[in-house]
Amino acid sequence: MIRLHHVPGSRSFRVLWLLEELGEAAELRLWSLTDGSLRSPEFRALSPAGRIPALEVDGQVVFESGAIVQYLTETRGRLAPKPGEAERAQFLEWASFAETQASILQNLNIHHIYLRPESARSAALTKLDTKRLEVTVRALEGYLQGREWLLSDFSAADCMMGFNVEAMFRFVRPDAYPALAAYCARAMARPAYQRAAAKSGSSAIYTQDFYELPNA
Ligand SMILES: N[C@@H](CCC(=O)N[C@@H](CS)C(=O)NCC(=O)O)C(=O)O
Repeated sequence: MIRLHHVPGSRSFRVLWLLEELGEAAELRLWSLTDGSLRSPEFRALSPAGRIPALEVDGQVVFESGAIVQYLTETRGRLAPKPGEAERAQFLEWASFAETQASILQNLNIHHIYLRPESARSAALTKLDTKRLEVTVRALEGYLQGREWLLSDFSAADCMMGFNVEAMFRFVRPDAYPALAAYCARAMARPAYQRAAAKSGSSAIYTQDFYELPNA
């Protein structure tokens, strides 16, 4: 039995989507980002930094989404090039790039949504992180010219983008990034993505389609 510790709209979606792509059944254990439960001894025993996701699989617990995704591709022998195979370096690069971009998205979630009271929010930091997000979005737009997926075929590196595709165009407008917008739409249209989205439940995070930069 595989059990995924999950919050809708969070990085655990990467794993949920990959499990669907692999045809692996999993039970979901739902947590909240805001009720303090991720700081509990019970959850810290699963994920020492108190972060989602953690996966109970093959008689052990694996934390860190990148590690989980790599573990699943290696043990299931699918959806990633093996060491020594073509595009192995690119797989590792884009899986890590997804996490670099996700950490910026997480900061923007904090700036726009989680930080309370609103007066505690920094317009300067929000603008800085939006600029940093734009650098990653521009890089993806350039890379994806003429490509359908991050590697020559769909891979688990694309699943690593499973948190990002739903989030990035809430902070930058898609108009200047048609290849990336098409990539996000293509990812979200995959049957396994749709099944994962239906199982996940709606995102507890976003209440707006777009978050404008603060004026100050
Ligand atoms: N590098 C970690 C990051 C995990 C992470 O920050 N997860 C977020 C949800 S997307 C979380 O648990 N946040 C709770 C917190 O920061 O307290 C991974 O990829 O698993």
